[in-house]
Amino acid sequence: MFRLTLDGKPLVLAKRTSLLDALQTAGIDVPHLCHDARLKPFGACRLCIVEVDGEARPVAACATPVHDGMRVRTRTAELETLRRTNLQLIARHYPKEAVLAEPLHPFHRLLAEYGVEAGGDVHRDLFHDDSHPYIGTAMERCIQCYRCVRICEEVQGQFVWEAWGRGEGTRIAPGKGGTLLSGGCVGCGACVDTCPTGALFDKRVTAEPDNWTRTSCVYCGVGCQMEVGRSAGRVVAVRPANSPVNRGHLCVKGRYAFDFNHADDRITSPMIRRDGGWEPVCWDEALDFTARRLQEIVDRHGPDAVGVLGSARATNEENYLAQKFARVVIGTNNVDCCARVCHTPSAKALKTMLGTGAATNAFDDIEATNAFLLCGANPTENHPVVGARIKQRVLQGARLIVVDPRRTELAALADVHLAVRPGGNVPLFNAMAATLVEEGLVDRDFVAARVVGFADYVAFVADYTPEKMAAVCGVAAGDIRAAARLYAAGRPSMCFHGLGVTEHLQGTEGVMALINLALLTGNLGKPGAGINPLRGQNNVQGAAQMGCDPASLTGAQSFKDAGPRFEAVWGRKLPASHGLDLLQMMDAARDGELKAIWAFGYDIYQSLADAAETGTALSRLDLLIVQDLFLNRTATFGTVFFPAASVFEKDGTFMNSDRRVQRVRQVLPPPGDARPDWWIIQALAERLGKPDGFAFDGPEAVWNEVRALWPAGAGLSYPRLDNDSPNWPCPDERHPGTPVLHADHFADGKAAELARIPFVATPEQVDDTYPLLLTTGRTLNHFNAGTMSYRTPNATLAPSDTLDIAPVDAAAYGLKDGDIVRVRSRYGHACLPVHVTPAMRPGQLFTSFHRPDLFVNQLTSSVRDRLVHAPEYKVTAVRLEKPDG
Ligand SMILES: Nc1nc2c(c(=O)[nH]1)N[C@H]1C(S)=C(S)[C@@H](COP(=O)(O)OP(=O)(O)OC[C@H]3O[C@@H](n4cnc5c(=O)[nH]c(N)nc54)[C@H](O)[C@@H]3O)O[C@H]1N2
Ligand SMILES: Nc1nc2c(c(=O)[nH]1)N[C@H]1C(S)=C(S)[C@@H](COP(=O)(O)OP(=O)(O)OC[C@H]3O[C@@H](n4cnc5c(=O)[nH]c(N)nc54)[C@H](O)[C@@H]3O)O[C@H]1N2
Ligand code: SF4
Ligand code: SF4
Ligand SMILES: [Mo]
Repeated sequence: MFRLTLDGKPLVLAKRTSLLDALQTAGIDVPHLCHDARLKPFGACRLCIVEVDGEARPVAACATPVHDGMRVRTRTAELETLRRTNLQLIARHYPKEAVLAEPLHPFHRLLAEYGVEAGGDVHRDLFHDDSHPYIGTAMERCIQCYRCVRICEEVQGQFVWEAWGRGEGTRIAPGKGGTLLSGGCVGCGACVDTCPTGALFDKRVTAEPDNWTRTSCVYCGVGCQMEVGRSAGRVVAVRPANSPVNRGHLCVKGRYAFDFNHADDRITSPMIRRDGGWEPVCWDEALDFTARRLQEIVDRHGPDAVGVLGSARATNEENYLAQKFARVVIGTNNVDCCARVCHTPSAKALKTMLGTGAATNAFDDIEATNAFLLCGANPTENHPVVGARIKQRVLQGARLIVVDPRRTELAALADVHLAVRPGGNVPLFNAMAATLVEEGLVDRDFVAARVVGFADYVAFVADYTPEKMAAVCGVAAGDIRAAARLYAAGRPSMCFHGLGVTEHLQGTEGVMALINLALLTGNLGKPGAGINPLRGQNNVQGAAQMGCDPASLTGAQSFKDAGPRFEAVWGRKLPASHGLDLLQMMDAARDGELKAIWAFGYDIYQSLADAAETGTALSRLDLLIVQDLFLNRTATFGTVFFPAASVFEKDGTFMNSDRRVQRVRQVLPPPGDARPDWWIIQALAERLGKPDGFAFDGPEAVWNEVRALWPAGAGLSYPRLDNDSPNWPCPDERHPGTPVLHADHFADGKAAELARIPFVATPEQVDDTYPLLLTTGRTLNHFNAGTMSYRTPNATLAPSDTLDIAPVDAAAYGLKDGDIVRVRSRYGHACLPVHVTPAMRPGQLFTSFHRPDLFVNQLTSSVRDRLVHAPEYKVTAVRLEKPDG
């Protein structure tokens, strides 16, 4: 207990905090300039000085911890004089014009409050950078609080800003380059956000927002919370909000890439394809037309001739309605979503081995772990806020093992980087397991208590020694052993994995091989440990969890266990036939068995592998309903187009990577005739004569039905989600949530069984005709199908996908940066600009797939995961040709 007296008022604190925090808790306002709750105390501006009994001189409240019995005064005449003097020193170098121009700026108000005039000796020999699309500089307003330097270091981990010179001559400027970008800036905006004066500012924010709405990021599965500023009917600014996930931080996409919402080519009217072209129609006509065509197909070919694809970009409520529509209105289990192509392998592996198909631990465990095992994931680009947290933890001393064919940013920082050959995960993970067994690094107590099949596994894995596997996976035996030792020594060690593990012939099995490592070392069921897929889009975890999966119902519940409850609530028998997954739908469409697809918020043509095959399948459909913000590539084959409201234009919830359900709140009305996906689904259900069960008056009512059917989510009511985001399972409203799964038993109550995973090589191998191995993935500034990020100034930050190639290969082919080269695979070809980089190993190539016109998926193969059919985006044999050859 800390009993304090602050300006005569008592305050009792249970935990030790800084004195500044205590004053804020007590509602006592003390001026400060260098303080930011996201940063370590700095104590430099000397404005938060206070008098403490027993201290000879005033102390900086931000840098002073409270102690029991502390008596503090904050506003004595002496303190105010000192503050004024300090402000005068600061203001001497501060431009008066700025104060006159923006009198309401908090710093300028502070000057006015103390009667301090700015100006006198304003420095002009300062850093200036006009080249960044989002961040502007006005360094004459720099008061040397070092907040930009500190936040770039302590939160983002980019170390862009440096203090040059000393004393009066100190200047803040990038340390490593002449501009922000050449100095390594990744555009997170944290320095702008913390800057107290406007020396750094958001260039594109010209109007002060008249309203701020808290909501969830529209891009990735980290699930950052943000406040969106609106002015004159447009989104004009975004600032980070505090949440357990992002702790007041964002990345360049969440913070800045919102202009897509108001793009000129946003589709705002329903359309029907007539005579080869798109004709705008009213909703009545679009819905009647679609309902009639769907009904004809069901009548003629049966309900299983229709498939529904939910959207990892839409809300839980919308995905719940989509799968309910498929099962109740159409009467088919042909329902899936794009979780199929990324982490369905993870969900399958985790569910099979541990009982719950989701990340075992929460992001908060990043700060609690001693070692990271990062496999086939590139979080500093793809989950940047989590990437930054991992990077900080590593800078503080946690060990880092990276398994990735490329030298990613985190690989460059790793204790051990295992540059596995694409497709070599299973032999590599098995070899790590063999090392654990052979070198006595197994957690015997954990295995005895919670694992079965150990003896069989030991016999199996003996064939996979690092020495035998080195040539198979392309990693030196010594490095494999070093990685296994580091992982075993961490305790807790935390594994994160990405698509470099899942998007393979053995994707699911690759994740199972990883789970073996966690079981052998006891890295499950405790904080700072676990097996954690870094989920993709804002709501990919939710889309599948809501039941957009042919084989399971809402909450990943089985037909066998939960079917009767669903039938009771839905008032209808569940369809009896096996549903088709997305890839099976493509095969069935190609073979003429599937006649209609409704794809919302999913650009299947651009994003599925082997685009030629996808095109053939889509062209054979009788009805393709596309529901999106834009005419995406899939719309090439579309019959009807439904214009959807964006995430900024509707209410609902998303489910992030660490099992939190978070609110999405409407910032603006949708433009024109665009409507939320939930509205469109309900409207079509009504046209098909099934209004019962599709007459919800809004997302909250839909969510309450989800909670009634999904016991592990029952405690997550909208009122609770207003100020809390517990990790599910959260079975009732008082339950605190479950950050760590499997704490004392696995979900199905049994011990977990080690999986014996033999290595099966992909048929996609290099040969004399296709001698290079292409792997595909993502880059920081763009997002998946590019529909959104390419409609923002991120397109100037990264104008194109590039073909990344190792210097020796570039030399051998006579290629240099910017040359256009034709890449040809056994499936198709695409032209890409070359980027020569030592991050690539000889013989291997990498590209992202974001730019629609470059259409990289013309190259990728038809190989799929053996168990759940995710495409093998990560391995394609190719050759390089002259673009006109
Ligand atoms: N900026 C940005 N962020 C995104 C997205 C985006 O498009 N842009 N998309 C979101 C989505 S949908 C998803 S699913 C996530 C995906 O996020 P990640 O899983 O990080 O995605 P990728 O970049 O596709 O692949 C990760 C890494 O796998 C490596 N890799 C390739 N082959 C192998 C292999 O055989 N073994 C191993 N161990 N590694 C291999 C690649 O070199 C790459 O660095 O990102 C989400 N976040
Ligand atoms: N070569 C290669 N290809 C890949 C991958 C790879 O690693 N390599 N990764 C794969 C992976 S993991 C994924 S997840 C897929 C992603 O592929 P997609 O899911 O197709 O891509 P996204 O860009 O996430 O978004 C899909 C669409 O949703 C729309 N949208 C956004 N918000 C809303 C909304 O609220 N409602 C509606 N109706 N529409 C909305 C967008 O405009 C966009 O057209 O790509 C896959 N393709
Ligand atoms: S925007 Fe982010 S990365 Fe760039 S300088 Fe500021 S804090 Fe550093
Ligand atoms: S890390 Fe992901 S959720 Fe967070 S701001 Fe960036 S894109 Fe949005
Ligand atoms: Mo994804």
